[in-house]
Amino acid sequence: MSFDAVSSVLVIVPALNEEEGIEWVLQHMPEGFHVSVVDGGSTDETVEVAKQYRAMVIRQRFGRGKGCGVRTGMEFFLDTEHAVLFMVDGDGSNDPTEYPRMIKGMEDEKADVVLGSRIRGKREKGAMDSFSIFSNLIVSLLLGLRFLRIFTDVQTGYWVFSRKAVKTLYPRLKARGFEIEMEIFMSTFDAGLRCIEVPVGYKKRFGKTKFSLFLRFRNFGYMIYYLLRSFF
Ligand SMILES: Nc1nc2c(ncn2[C@@H]2O[C@H](COP(=O)(O)OP(=O)(O)OP(=O)(O)O)[C@@H](O)[C@H]2O)c(=O)[nH]1
Ligand SMILES: [Mg+2]
Repeated sequence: MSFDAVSSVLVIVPALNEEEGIEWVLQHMPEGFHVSVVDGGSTDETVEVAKQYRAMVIRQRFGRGKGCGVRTGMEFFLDTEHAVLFMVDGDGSNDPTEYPRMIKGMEDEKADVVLGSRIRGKREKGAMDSFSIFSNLIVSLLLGLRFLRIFTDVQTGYWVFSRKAVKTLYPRLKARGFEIEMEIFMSTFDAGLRCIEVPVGYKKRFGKTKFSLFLRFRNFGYMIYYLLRSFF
């Protein structure tokens, strides 16, 4: 299958109160990509801005939290005919001009899942603090080693999935919050899908983070849970 046709790509953007970021993301979207914003119940102008840029807006299902947004996006994708799902954060921290390169990586490596590593890519100064770099690395190395592979950024919001991957992963995903990326990563290997990591650039986000210090620590707990679960 060739991923050359941009019309075969659906970009899903989970967003919660990202009125500034979403505008930047949609302004920089490569020509021809279909885009849907999964809104997590924003109380700012996120939905209005998305509609202004002709993105389809979907209200998230399953409850509150980013995981529910991601799963809603996958469910929506499976109801369409698109061949590739691109998942990207709505805060403007990722560079959309890298999308074609990520999809090419998927095609060249015959991968089902591609994750964009902000640790291996070029980071704008101040875009990611030392704690986030360190904790992302630890979590990624531990989870990757479970499968005898080296990954550096499994908590990234920047993913590409083949249709086969979404079909396989969607029924397995139960996460409601920011642990969704770890669950996607573990489920990818559990299901025997081929996963690669490519470097991506990272810049300072617009607006305020939704990933609080409390949620960052909670993700460590989830890491242990997912690791243990993978053995049984
Ligand atoms: N649909 C939906 N999106 C959410 C929810 N919570 C966060 N998001 C979005 O998920 C993406 C990632 O959230 P961020 O706050 O940027 O978290 P992060 O990228 O880990 O942390 P930063 O370093 O602050 O960028 C953003 O586009 C958020 O708007 C939610 O409950 N529902
Ligand atoms: Mg972000």
